[in-house]
Amino acid sequence: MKKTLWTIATVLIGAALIAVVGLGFHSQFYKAKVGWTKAQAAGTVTLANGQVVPHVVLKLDSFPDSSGMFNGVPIHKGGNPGWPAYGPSNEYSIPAHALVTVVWDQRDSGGQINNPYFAIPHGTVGPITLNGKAINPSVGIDPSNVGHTFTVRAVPGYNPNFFLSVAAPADGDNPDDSTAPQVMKFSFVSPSKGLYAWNCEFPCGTGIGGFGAVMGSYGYMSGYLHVV
Ligand SMILES: [Cu+2]
Repeated sequence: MKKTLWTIATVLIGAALIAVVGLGFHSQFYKAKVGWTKAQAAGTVTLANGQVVPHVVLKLDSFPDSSGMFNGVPIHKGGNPGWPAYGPSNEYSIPAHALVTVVWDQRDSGGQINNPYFAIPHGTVGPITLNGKAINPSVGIDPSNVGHTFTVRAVPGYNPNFFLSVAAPADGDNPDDSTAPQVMKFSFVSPSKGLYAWNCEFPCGTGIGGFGAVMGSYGYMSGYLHVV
């Protein structure tokens, strides 16, 4: 009897420890103070194949310092000073099967990207402009002067063929946020409903290949794209 009680106690202590560790990991999951950034409706549009679909506009903002404020809210709640971040949200929502026009204000510095593939847009449709001037979608931006990339894939096991990646140049005015950002404007056709993950493929962190620190901390250079 004593042995049985001891066995039960051991199992309960083990379960409690697992629960505590689990809660610890859960509390590390970053949640932006402003919730999801939703794309704004902008009427309908006719695609090249003649299909009429909803048109929405999604705003992205990237900053050199995650500990700053933007429009009165933290760029990244509790953000590490000196780490860049997308904000004030890192979770975006768009409707399925729509034309999504992204307007991205990029304010961070940058440099040479390790693979020029990510300086070229992938998965976009129609014109791409940088600060109002058209750029060649098959050439993209200068790979020696990349700020960040917005690169989207579905979560594992779902819609493996969807891929979107666009780079925005470094902002020479960094770190003075009061000056004009680099404005990247591009469009893509949104995929089917589901959970997609985005990250930045410019290694703006430290450690091996620059992929440590901010690059490996959820919510700065990564987040979710909810297709609803
Ligand atoms: Cu980045």
